[in-house]
Amino acid sequence: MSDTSFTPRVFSGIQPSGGLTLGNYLGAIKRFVDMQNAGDFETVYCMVDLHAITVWQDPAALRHNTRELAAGFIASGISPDKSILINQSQVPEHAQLAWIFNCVARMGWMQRMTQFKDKAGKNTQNVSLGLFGYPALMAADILIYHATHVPVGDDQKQHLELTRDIAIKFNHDFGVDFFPVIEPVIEGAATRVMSLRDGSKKMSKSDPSDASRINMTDDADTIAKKIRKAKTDPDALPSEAKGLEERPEARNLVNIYAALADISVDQVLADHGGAQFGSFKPALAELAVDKLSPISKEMSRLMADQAEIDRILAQGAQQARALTAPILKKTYEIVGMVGA
Ligand code: AQP
Repeated sequence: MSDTSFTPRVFSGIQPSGGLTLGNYLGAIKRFVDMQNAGDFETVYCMVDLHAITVWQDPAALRHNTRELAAGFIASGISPDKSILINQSQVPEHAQLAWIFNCVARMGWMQRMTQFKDKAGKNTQNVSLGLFGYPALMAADILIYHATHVPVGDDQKQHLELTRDIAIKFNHDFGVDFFPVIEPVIEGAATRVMSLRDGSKKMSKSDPSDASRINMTDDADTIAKKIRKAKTDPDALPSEAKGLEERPEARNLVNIYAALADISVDQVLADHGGAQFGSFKPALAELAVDKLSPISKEMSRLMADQAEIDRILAQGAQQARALTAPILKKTYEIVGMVGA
């Protein structure tokens, strides 16, 4: 941290670019709930719809996915009374600060971002400018709250390093100590939940194969079927974590079990070491259904009253702007904008 006077504040977001996956839940939302309930931080959680449109989104689907994501946050335990819950485009200071950061970040920094390279593939000339600038908007999302801690999955580590670089360069260029140098919070057994079909690929909501992921809206039979069909190897589970090193699919299922049960990988292997997948998969399916079914039922209940979701998001935007408007004003003053 550059300055110990910043209020301990958590910010994190998820794109409404599809339905929520088990990866989003274990890598992000479940930890958001823990940080909210620990009471050590102010917590701000966000549906990042401006990030979602860096690739094409059908407008009706985007509206549906944004509300469903809000329902997913609340059903998982994010309380609008304890956390500020917002939709990014309803708090315009995110995009306004992002423009300033577009002028602070360097082309070379952005060109090194592996997520851009992965998402653009061979098509770099034909993707949106927004996809290239995505990490500067992410830095703005975080720093417009002077957030100090950012819980994310492992795939976001490089973007958080860029957020630190932007804060350091801004502070240095203008001779201020205005933006905090954030702490990434990447912890737990499920910082990188992998595809059920390919242990080398991240579980992702935009993977064309639905069998590759567990969606938070999947029913019990679908969850059990996807776990039963998950790719594995023919060996029994080892009794120590070292035995999982060369077995990405087995490691993934064990990590998922540990994260869902809130126990260590060592504990899972102490209980299930020596078991074949024929018996471990049903145990995992039972645990997953047990943990996820109440959330998906609550999501359906909340989605039946969309006006209430919209009310919560409007209230969140109002609370958020009380924090973001003064930080944007001060940023404009520092940069030299008349009228700030
Ligand atoms: N597989 C995962 N394991 C652990 N954490 C994950 N996260 C995403 N997938 C996994 C974490 O969820 C948060 C929100 O991610 P996001 O939706 O903003 O973007 P993403 O990382 O690009 O997620 P997806 O599912 O892969 O979305 P698409 O397919 O649209 O690109 C982040 O904290 C992320 O680390």
